[in-house]
Amino acid sequence: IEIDKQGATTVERQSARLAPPPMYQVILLNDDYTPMEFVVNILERVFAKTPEQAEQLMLKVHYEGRAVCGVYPRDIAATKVEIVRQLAQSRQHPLQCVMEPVP
Ligand code: TYC
Repeated sequence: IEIDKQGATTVERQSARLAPPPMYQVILLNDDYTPMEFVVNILERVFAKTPEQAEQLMLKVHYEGRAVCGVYPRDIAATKVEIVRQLAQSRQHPLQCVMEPVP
């Protein structure tokens, strides 16, 4: 709603379609100490992967150094990063999880 200097009002309907939100990749990084089974568990519970998908993705991180675990709007990506960090810290594992804007 706009009100001009004469006091006249203009009401413009907002565009029916909103731009899609910016998306972020959540990435797991390899290390030499976090147990494979712990990473598989994270991928199943935090990223909703099947046991088979989780195993494959864990091995991709293990051999290639990093892998994208999922792509989400900012707040959801940030929450997943925080959950992974807390789970890793609670078991004293050095597992690293980061988010990056989708290029
Ligand atoms: N490299 C670890 C090991 O050999 C396994 C691992 C996989 C660690 C993925 C972190 O994000 C990771 N136990």
